[in-house]
Amino acid sequence: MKEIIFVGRSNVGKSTLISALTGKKLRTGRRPGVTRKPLQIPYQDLQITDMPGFGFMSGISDESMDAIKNNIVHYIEDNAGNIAFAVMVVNASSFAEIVDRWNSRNEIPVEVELFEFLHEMNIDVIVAANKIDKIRDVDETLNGIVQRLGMMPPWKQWLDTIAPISAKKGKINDLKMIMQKKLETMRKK
Ligand SMILES: Nc1nc2c(ncn2[C@@H]2O[C@H](COP(=O)(O)OP(=O)(O)O)[C@@H](O)[C@H]2O)c(=O)[nH]1
Ligand SMILES: [Mg+2]
Repeated sequence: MKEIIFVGRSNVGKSTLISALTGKKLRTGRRPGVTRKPLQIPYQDLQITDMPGFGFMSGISDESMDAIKNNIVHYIEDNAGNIAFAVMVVNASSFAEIVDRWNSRNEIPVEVELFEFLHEMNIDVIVAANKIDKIRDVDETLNGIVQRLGMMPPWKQWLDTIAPISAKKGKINDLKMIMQKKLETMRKK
């Protein structure tokens, strides 16, 4: 069975989004367990794989954070042939600040690294710009996100790649449309 992998930093709303898409209740707002394995949830004739959240979490060591990232990379390498595409969930209200902070330390932000890695593996990535209910200027924020991921603004040039959503409010239609279009293209092949 083909799978759609969901990746993202901890607390961006990945579980809330997967619940909204699948109707299956997942525990949200929970502190991510360090050893948590990818979780599979049925979705249409595929499965959604909820990958462990990465990035800084209080009380979790640098070594554990590296281990989580390595697990994600290995999972993607081992299952690349089976992955239909990836959904990268970001918190639209903090993405720019986090990326800029890492860049100013001359470090590559994990989400940027993962975005590039997925492309190297020939896996399409849809960016779900979540928590859009917290944003005042949606266009400016989304322009900032695409630009930091190496895409040329304006973001409306990338309507097959990025969708502003609010998982909490159930406003996920733009994302559903992109996913559906990709699935239809795949099924025709
Ligand atoms: N304002 C807002 N909060 C959200 C949204 N989606 C999720 N959250 C909240 O963000 C927190 C983390 O959500 P969760 O789904 O557990 O994130 P995960 O760690 O990425 O799986 C919870 O308190 C959610 O209620 C959203 O669209 N808007
Ligand atoms: Mg979660």
